[in-house]
Amino acid sequence: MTTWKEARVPDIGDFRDIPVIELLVAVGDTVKADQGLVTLESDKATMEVPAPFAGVVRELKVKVGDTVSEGSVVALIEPAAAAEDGKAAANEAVPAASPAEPAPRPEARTGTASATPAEGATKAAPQPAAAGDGPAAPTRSPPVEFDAEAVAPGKVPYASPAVRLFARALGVDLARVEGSARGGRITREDVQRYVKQALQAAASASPSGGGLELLPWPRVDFAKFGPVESVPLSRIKKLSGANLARNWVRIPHVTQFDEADITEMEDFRKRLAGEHKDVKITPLVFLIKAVVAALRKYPQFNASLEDGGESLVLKRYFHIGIAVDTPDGLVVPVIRDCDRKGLIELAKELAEVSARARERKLGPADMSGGCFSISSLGGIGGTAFTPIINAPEVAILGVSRASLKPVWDGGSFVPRLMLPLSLSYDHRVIDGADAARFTRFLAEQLADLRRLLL
Ligand code: CAO
Repeated sequence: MTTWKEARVPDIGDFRDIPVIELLVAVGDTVKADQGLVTLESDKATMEVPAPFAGVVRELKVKVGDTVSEGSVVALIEPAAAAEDGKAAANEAVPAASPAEPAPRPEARTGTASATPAEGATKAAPQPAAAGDGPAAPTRSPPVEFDAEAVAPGKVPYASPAVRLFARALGVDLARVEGSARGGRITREDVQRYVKQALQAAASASPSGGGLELLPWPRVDFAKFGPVESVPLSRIKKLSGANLARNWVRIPHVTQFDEADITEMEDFRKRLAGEHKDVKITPLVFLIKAVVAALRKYPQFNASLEDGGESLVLKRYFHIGIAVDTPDGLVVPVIRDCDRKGLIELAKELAEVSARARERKLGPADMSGGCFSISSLGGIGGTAFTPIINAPEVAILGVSRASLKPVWDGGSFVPRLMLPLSLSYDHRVIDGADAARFTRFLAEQLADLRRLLL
């Protein structure tokens, strides 16, 4: 009788909770011994967790964004029959019952199989023993070097050590470079392109801008005016600051303000909250559903500019980014497939990702793939604000605190609970009239939730 066996993360040194950034196989795939199953990423290397033996993948135990440590099970594999594949049997290294025995160590990888020779030459770990060297002996392989920084939350650029070295030599911050290879990996060419663009931008910003050149940043010795203290910015603040500054400068923002009458929605929310005491149901989950309906109706809001502004990519999925305030700064985890989730499921997921964000447990995968973002300051207060678009998205919804207001119903003023909405949009893609329609539509959905069923 065949049994499924576990494929575990082998010896990766003393580091724990390394993010899975890519699944290399699917359930049903036939794999060879040592074939990569999933990719892990540290600051210094990406590496594949190899199949300890040949067989058929029967179950994947991890998904992109999960974190793993040595010994974590990544997949269940049905070993190839010994009669069919003697080599496979020879490569069976780790029986399910003995997880303490090490599997072949992961190969520090520079990305995809198409890695350039330069990259391939700088693997962070020695080559694994060739498949066919016999059963993996229970010798401990030297740990692959990991950088603790890599397990910190925030955007960790996905690039090989060689590319990192190259970028460092040129003074390039990889967090600013867009990766063009599979899974967003940054290649040497991406770094070169970045430098070229930066040089061109610098050249075009040289004095000839008709008085638009920026003055140098003021340098002030604050200590001359009173006691001061210098506090370094958190890693998240530095990363998000660079992104926010780019987005603010490069996207022509306009913000459209509106209000939604959520009097009835609030009654329903309170009733629902009373029935589901295990999860916090806030107005935000209703906003997510209303945003999905609005994105369906106005697809240009579920889009990104590409080819330097030549065309628009329209997305047929509904992944919504939620701005979360953490002690280290702002992060935007993405809740996937919001069109397929109900209010309770969304509330649970929102609680789970915001808790993980605050515990610094989000990986880069948790924050990628968003279509549209919501920034809610409703739990804190305020009447309106102008959120900055989270590029390459084209719009973001800011939500402020609902308050009771006197609203004229045609005969008298009646108290209604009004929710302020602030929609910032990229005016290159979206016209003001469409933005007004979008926010009106949102407000109508929230005013009468039955419309969400249409
Ligand atoms: N109006 C009135 N009350 C609101 C509200 C609104 N718009 N939004 C939330 N509330 C209430 C909630 O119902 C909750 O009340 P109870 O405690 O009585 O249940 C309370 O305010 C606190 O809500 P919350 O903030 O904990 O939960 P949320 O789902 O609204 O938001 C999260 C979750 C993670 C988005 C939020 O905690 C957060 O981090 N917000 C900050 C985002 C941010 O920094 N944005 C600025 C980015 S700059 O562009």
